Amino acid sequence: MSLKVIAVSAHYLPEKGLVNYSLKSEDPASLFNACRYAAFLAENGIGSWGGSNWAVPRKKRRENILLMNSLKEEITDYELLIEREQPNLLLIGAMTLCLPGAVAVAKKAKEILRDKVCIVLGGWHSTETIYFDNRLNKVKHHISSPLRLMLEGYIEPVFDLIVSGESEYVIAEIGDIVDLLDQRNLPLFKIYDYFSSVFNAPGDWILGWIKGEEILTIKGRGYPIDRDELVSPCSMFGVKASFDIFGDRPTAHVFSDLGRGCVYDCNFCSEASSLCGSLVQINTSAERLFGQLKDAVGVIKEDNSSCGTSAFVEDSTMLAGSNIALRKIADLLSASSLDICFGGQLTIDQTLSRIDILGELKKLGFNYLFVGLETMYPESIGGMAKDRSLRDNWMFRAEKMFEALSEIEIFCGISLLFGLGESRRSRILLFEQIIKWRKSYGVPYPISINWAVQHPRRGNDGKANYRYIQWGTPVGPFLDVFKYFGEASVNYPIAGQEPPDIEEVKEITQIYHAVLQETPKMLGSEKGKI
Ligand code: B12
Ligand code: SF4
Repeated sequence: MSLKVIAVSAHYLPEKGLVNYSLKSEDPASLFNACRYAAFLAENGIGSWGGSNWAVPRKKRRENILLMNSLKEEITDYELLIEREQPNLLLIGAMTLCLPGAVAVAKKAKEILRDKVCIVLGGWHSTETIYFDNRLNKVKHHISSPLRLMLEGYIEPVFDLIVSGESEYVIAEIGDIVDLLDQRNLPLFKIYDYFSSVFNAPGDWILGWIKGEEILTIKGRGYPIDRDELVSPCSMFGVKASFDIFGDRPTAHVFSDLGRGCVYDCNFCSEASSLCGSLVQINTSAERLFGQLKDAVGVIKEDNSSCGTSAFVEDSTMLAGSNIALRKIADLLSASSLDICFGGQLTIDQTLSRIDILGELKKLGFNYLFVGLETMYPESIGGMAKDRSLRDNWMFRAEKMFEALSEIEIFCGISLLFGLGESRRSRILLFEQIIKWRKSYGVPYPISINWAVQHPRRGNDGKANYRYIQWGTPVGPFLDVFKYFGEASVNYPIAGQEPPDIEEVKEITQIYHAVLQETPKMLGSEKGKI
């Protein structure tokens, strides 16, 4: 066997795992998506992947993939994984706050394996910092592009290759080249000399590396990926995650594969359509989502015994909120007899205008909706593209939504976002309002609290110009309170905002805990579980 691969989702905390109850997962869905085509080749015995350490049953394959939350917690697992597999290809996925983590894991691998490994970094941070500027007709680098950081000496030159963008097919090609180099005993870091076959790999991607004192990049020919051909991540890697809201049922991350972006364009968000591109193959999105739900049922039945299946749809908004696609998925589910509970995300306005379809979907297993409420006053963040109604205010529509969802017995979780310049008083009012809603409607539950982090957003970062080479939150008092948050950071506040004040963050955490202790009205069964 010459191709030996491990894949790691880098961590974002220097130490201590998260306590965030609502949205944690053991499965790195983003990395699974990136690696699914390579896994498919392995599973079917095709090419170099077919002879690799991934050409094993999915449970065993999954052992080569690690989702890290903090280096301190998972370093032993990571070192053991390297020792066991002796990989010649290390795939590292990193979101922006995970960049220091990605550097740390790459460095560790280089220490252990030296030049016997090719280290490839990809995922959201690379994609947001290395991008094609259509106006200038060239690849641009944000100040935090890992390639720039290596060239300018801000981080060590630990990555051999950086991939920006859609990577399913590129990863498969990279594996083939590593395999070839390994067989011929050629230096793995010189992978870029063998890229002639990569150009045709479908997807919107850019590959970059450093040669001497120069950054070199190549861009794919832009052949579109046929989403209908993509396999579901759970069928390749199984399911370990289990969302509290679904009780004991394992939870598969499913995706309708209609693009990486959202139909809206909120100016603080990484998923905004202007950054991630428009929707693709929307006509067959319901069929794809149904296929992934069906796979989830089959895989969980096979691998996780008889505890039932749940799934969470990772689309920015489920099926882009398309009435046609939502109706189609309802039809497909009703014509099948899938035993599944599932959830997904919509905006407040999408929910209100699609409550009838949601009522139908509820009967077919859709019992959890997650909504970004963000703030009481959208105008305080310069407006949100998803706040489209000119008639009633945001809070009023939120209340209407909770009322409507409680009538059809769909649980509703929310995501709150602080650090947008809001006053202390407005936060307290927001939590008081949430307590009232929970008393009246039993929702929202769960509640995820976040402190707004400025992402690089392909240069649309309000001139924040962060390099992201330090941890978002260093070890110390902030880390003790931010562990209850989803995304949060001290060092990278949203452009134009001050870094958080520790007393204010402590206060939010206290109120948050007090809110959670207020028992919500139950919708179906005990303990707030569906
Ligand atoms: C599922 C999910 C999770 C899961 C799984 C995370 C994981 N590591 O895989 C959980 C719940 C654990 C999670 C946690 C976090 N998440 Co999250 N998550 C998502 C979500 C909803 C879906 C991801 C997905 O599968 N998308 C679909 C696939 C097809 O697209 P993709 O992710 O871009 O993947 C493609 C490319 O990026 C690339 N790629 C991805 N990984 C790799 C790796 C390599 C080596 C290569 C070459 C390419 C590559 O190929 C993929 C296929 O084309 C996205 C939002 C969204 N709708 O995408 C947020 C999102 C990615 N998460 C985000 C954030 C901030 C986080 C956290 C940092 C939050 C926190 N707690 O602080 C943590 C990081 C945890 C970690 N260690 O990775 C941000 C990232 C923005 C940014 N610039 O950093 C997003 C965009 C949400 C947002 N709007 O802010 N997340
Ligand atoms: S609707 Fe949500 S996911 Fe879409 S751009 Fe706005 S905040 Fe991001």
